[in-house]
Amino acid sequence: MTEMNKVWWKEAVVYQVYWRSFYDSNGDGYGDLEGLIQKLDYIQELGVDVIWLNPIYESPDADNGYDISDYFNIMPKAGTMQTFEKLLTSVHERGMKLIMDLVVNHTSDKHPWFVESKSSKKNPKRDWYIWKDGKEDQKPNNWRSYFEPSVWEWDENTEQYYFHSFAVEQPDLNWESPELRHEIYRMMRFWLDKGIDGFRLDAIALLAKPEGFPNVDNPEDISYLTNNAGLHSYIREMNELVLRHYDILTVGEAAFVTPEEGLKYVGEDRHELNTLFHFEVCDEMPNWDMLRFKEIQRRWYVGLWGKGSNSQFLNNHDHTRQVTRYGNDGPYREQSAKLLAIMLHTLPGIPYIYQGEEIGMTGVRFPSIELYDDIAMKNRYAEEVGKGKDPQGVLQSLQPLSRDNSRTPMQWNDSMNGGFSTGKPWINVNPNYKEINVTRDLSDSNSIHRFYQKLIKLRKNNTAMVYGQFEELQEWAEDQHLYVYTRTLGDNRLLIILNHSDDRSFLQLPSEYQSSVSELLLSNYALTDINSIKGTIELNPHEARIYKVAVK
Ligand code: ISL
Repeated sequence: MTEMNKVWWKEAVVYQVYWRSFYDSNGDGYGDLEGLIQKLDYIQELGVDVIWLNPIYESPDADNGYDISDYFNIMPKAGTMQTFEKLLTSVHERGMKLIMDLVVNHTSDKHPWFVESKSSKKNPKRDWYIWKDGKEDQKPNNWRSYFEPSVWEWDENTEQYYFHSFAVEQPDLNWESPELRHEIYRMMRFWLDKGIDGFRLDAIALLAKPEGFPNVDNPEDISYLTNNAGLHSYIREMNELVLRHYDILTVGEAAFVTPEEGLKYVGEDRHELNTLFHFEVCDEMPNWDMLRFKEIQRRWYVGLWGKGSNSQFLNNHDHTRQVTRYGNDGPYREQSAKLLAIMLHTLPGIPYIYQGEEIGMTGVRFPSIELYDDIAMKNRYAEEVGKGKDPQGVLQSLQPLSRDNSRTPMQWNDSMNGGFSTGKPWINVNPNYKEINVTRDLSDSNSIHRFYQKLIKLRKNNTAMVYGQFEELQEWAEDQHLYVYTRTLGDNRLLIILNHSDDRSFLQLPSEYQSSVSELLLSNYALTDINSIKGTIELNPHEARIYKVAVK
């Protein structure tokens, strides 16, 4: 595989800020942009390069900002345009970059465009959204949405249905309308001309709908909403008219893609996006499965390496905390969090850190549905209980993967509300904030946070972690717990050894490695001896190591 051309965003580490849960500067119970400004030193000292900011645009907040009612203004609970411009300047002054969330598959039903579109079949903006005939009890087809039993919502006034891939409050935009597309491009340029450094493109795989809107055999498998004909002509047009004119990072949230499909988005010869989030792990692997994870990594490496860029993440604002879901958040929480960090930062792709991951924040279990906020969870709860299922049983089934697991407030210290807010937080703080918080981690040189700092610094000094070819040691390719691989760039080779297990593991490396270690670069146990690689190696539970080895 050829070495890919070097560019700044490929070498970046990205930190995702779900601002409403990050830091509340005015005591209203919501995090805000002023609060983020006050914490920029903290983010900078972690060593990251790019901040990904979840939506801050005007929104009724039905889906926490992913239902936009004005693309050109900031929602008051986040702050003002002046605060945003101060934030952008402060980020750039610290040598970091800022990418924004671009939500253009849909708007809020309160967006003036939709209010106009909905007002009459003859309204000039009628075709900016997707309207279909049907009868009040006869929907145009049998598709279900991400958050509702149907993608169709009846409008009494104009006696048609409108289409929504997510909640009723999120009508899909009709990307077949050139007028709509050009208004979206104008909005994108408005933000790029302010100096932002790129976009995370929300639900980008959904822009094109299946031709003719035919019924499907299995409505529950909503992959039919994604990757339809015409999608890439829209993204290529967006690139041609907007993206290619700026030195930016674009990352597409591409649900239901395989490496082959993913390459259509990020192939360097495709002139569409720079990189993507696929969901073969977070949407399709409910619990940790090392063999499945290895197989997914292999396919994506073969599919993209040398042709397009991948991303590495195991949690975000939609997916529960990685140390809980894919690691051990009990007795081995610290070691496990560090192992997952080494894995994500040494596998091929741009690593994303979700706020709080760097101190090993965990998932949560609120005792009642009323304490949850996530529209996806609350709608699904209502749907299942509405079928007569036991409410407590439904709640317990939804808790592990509820998006709220990752949305509890950032835990800054052991004071009230974890130091997040002096008011009543919009969502409860995880009760473990007294034990898990930034202040505690900053005071401990062996903390998860300090480990992330070392790991990110290591990446800056070892371009093999970015551009190095990936190769598994075949002796452990089928091992359920041990993950052993190298990253090689020229004569710079790293050997990574992971023991993803609550038990000790033993291995004996091939002699060529035993005699070629030159340095133990990082370990999540107090290990210093480079000869620790000779003979039979005993690995502690969730032990992870990075060695520098000579290339023979
Ligand atoms: O959370 C998911 C399922 O586990 C993801 O598939 C996600 O719902 C989907 O990929 C789209 O997510 C994005 O668009 C949604 C918004 O609710 C999510 O927060 C956002 O990440 C609608 O805008």
